[in-house]
Amino acid sequence: MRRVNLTREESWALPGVFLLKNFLVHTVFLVLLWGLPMKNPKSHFPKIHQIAYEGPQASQALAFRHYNPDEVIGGKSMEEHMRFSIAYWHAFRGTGGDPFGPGTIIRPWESGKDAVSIAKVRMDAAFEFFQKIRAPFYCFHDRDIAPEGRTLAESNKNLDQIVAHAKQLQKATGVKLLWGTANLFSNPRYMCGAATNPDAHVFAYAAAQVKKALDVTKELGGENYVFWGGREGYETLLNTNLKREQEHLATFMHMAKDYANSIGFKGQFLIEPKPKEPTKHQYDFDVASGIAFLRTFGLEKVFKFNIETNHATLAGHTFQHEIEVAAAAGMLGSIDANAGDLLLGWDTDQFNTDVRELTLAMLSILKAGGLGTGGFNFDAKLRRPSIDTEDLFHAHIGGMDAYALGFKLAQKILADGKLEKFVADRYASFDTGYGKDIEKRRIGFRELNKLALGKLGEPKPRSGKQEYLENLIMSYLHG
Ligand code: XLS
Ligand code: NI
Ligand code: NI
Repeated sequence: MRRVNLTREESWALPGVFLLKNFLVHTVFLVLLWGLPMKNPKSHFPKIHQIAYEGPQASQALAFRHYNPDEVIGGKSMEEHMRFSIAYWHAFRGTGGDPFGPGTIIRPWESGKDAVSIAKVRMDAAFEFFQKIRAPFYCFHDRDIAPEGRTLAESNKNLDQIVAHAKQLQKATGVKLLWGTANLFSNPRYMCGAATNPDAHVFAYAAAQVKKALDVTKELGGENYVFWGGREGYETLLNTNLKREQEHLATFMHMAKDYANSIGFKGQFLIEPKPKEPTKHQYDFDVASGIAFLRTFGLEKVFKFNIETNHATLAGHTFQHEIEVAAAAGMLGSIDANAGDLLLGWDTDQFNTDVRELTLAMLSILKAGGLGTGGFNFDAKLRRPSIDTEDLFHAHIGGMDAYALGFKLAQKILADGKLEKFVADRYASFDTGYGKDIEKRRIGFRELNKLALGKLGEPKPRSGKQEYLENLIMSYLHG
């Protein structure tokens, strides 16, 4: 992404350059003033400079301690490794509202003569934030960026106006679209699902909405397109034909892919599993059941997984487990970067600063060869009382630093090779002899029976050394 240089140079204070400085300051001031209405629109975060990397000893809170976008590791910059993305719905549509009370977060840019003009100003603020927080990507649902109209045609028209605006802002700032998606869950028409709705009329409406969302994702150069289950699940089996609903969901996905192919959209399709919420049982429960679903309906070549930490823990899995299951199937796509509260049973979407959890996750991601066209999208929101604009910066700085630190620690662990060697040694008996024959499926029960009764005898137990390994990880994290 292109840089905005907002920090003041220390060298300006040197006395020797006083006259030259005076001359330059006046000239620059006049030039700026002249071009002001065009080139320098009103800042929505006037008190906050672009966040700089200051290292672990940073003296102020609004600085990166671990994420240095320009640092090159293994031939790639940290910006290219991490591919951080801001979730429009939380960062720019989140109000702090919960089932017990309305929003608490009031943003100064939320005003204008009509919903579309407000959406444009909000988007200006969003892109200023993306640049200042140094995120090269963002993600959205269609209805996050543009207001829903009275009819589908009107909604599409609103979207077109905002997409044109987004295109200009992307061009001016270099910020790119990691993925687009459609909101098929907020409007009451989707109360019983979209693709799994018992009413074909709703299925058709949802298809039209996703068609448009694919069009705009392509228009904005989106690198992926996400399907999160929304309300695709059930509340009670008393009124539900589960088999038909699953088939309808698969049909919808096939139609989406056929349409994407027909318009030449090359982005990766991603499915984002979640076990529950909003429905009691979501059809794409976790990665393993997602793989089964995709394979059952011939969609396994079409999709990869967008794994969300909080969804993993809601399903009773660790984040790392979900990554490993997807990677084992060659279907690791992208990450929705957040954390849940293990004492609460819902999607709290918090910013993750648990460096141990993230280091282990990064180990699995690095071993799988990275995320390809995916990235780390902060599907995370401020707590209800975090009402200052500045809190948006603190939240993302913490998240970015924690993921960057996890990445660096994982790199170190892999470079040292101790952990990997331990695991490789643990399975070494499958590398040669009858072990290799088992893996290659060259022998069967008869041969193994002969070996077990004959020369092998009783297996000798070997320690799994879990505590040793936990200490090893601790030594990388804390010395
Ligand atoms: C909700 C999901 C959602 C998706 C995008 O739980 O995480 O935000 O990421 O539709
Ligand atoms: Ni998500
Ligand atoms: Ni979620």
